[in-house]
Amino acid sequence: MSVRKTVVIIGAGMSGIAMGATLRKANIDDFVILEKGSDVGGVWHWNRYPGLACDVPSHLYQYSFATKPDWSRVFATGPEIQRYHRDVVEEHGLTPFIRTSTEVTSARFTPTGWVVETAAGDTYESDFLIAATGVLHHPNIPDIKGLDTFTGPVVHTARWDDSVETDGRRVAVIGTGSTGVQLVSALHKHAAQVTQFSRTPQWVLWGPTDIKQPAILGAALRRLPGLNRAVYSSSLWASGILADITTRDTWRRSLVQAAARAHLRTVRDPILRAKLTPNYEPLCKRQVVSGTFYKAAQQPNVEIVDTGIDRITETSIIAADGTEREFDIIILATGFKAHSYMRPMNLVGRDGLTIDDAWAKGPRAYRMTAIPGFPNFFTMLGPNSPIGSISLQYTAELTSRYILQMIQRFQRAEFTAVEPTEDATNEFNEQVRDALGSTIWTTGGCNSWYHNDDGTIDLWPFDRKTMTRMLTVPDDRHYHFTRG
Ligand code: N01
Repeated sequence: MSVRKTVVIIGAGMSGIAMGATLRKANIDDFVILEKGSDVGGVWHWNRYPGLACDVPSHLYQYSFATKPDWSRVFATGPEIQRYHRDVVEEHGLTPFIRTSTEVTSARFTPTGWVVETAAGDTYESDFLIAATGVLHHPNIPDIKGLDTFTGPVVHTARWDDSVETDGRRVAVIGTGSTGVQLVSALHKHAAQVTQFSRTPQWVLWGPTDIKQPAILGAALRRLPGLNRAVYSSSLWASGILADITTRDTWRRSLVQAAARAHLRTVRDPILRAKLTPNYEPLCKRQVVSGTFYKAAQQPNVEIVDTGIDRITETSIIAADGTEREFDIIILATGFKAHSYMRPMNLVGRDGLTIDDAWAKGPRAYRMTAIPGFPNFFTMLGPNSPIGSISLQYTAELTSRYILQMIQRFQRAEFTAVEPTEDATNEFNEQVRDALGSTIWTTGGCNSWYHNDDGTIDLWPFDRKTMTRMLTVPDDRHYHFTRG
């Protein structure tokens, strides 16, 4: 099968849905969204582990064009967020544009536009290609001696196996990030034993993560759309504090860091507290938020092991100090290969330039969304996106409106191909590097998935106002346009 479209979007996760809704709103219907998974929702489709929830408040973790008044909790659960994505797709008429279970294996820029091939052997040709492929997609499977010899289930949180039964079992959780914290908080209630293997403890900021939103509030917000919009706008405004405390060393940062330290002091046993105490500053890694983890860690059926893992046998994990513990299940909460972006897809731009060659020194883009050598190609939440400091829905919507302008100009025959200049891309990356120097991610003394292999940090070091300024209207001086 071969199909011609104006736009092909890869990925029907949060940002692909935002891009599709933006195109539809602009009456551009000649597009398709190709999605590898069997459903929309991206991370909320792939992640189904016990305790999955969002540690961003529900009234902030939503699209501005689809504010939901009646979230059931202050911090929604994974399944509710996934239902929300399905509802948005349905309500914004996106279903006919989405092809699920359709994995893109390669995309090549040719004189007549992009040629996109899928695993099933279908071909899509398009004028524009947009990668909405997400950041936290490829599971990081740890290289631990003997892991493949364990005879019980070994499951990564981002590829959860619904047939795995944890109730009444002895469960090992490897990893202490946001996922590991949510898992331990949930599993200990029904498992016989939960043992968390902690290579690096994380700071945990308290938040009302298990509190229900009063039904009366949902009903009121539904009846008063103006108030509902005001709640969203004020949540967005208040979230500016995140960019502020991570990028600027002020009393506000110190206050939040003090709150994290005070929360840790709620752990009474000094030996356990020592195991849970990081040796770097709060906010340095992607901040974990939980109102339940420290309580869970103090339960009699929960153990934190901080001695490192030596090896895994058919039935047990042997810690670096030689202690052997038997388990029924091993859960890998070991995070993601966060810098893969659209790879392993074979992406080839102008003059045969591959993305692997273009990114030989690490992911690099112009203002998160455009890459020199890749004409009529844009990324949603590409390199240097503000993961953990600015609303990702806000970022995706802003980026989609920016890309839309380029598509509309193409349709008005202003150009046939557009790509950012090397100079503009270098200038942007230098600005980023300079600004990153004073952020907590650089000065906080930690390592995290924010870091590229070469030690640079793949984050947005500016505030939301700066991002809005950079992505409201394309600056033509920063692009090469091919005409005719
Ligand atoms: O992954 P992580 P995550 N041996 O990379 C450890 C988002 N998220 O899935 O720190 C032993 O943070 C690793 O140890 P270390 C959120 O953005 C959002 O928890 O490298 N341990 C670390 O402890 C988050 O930041 C929500 O020393 C090994 C852990 O595995 C991002 O997803 C919920 C190891 C990985 O932590 C990723 O979180 C959940 C090894 N060989 C996640 N390899 C929301 O609520 C790795 N580790 C929105």
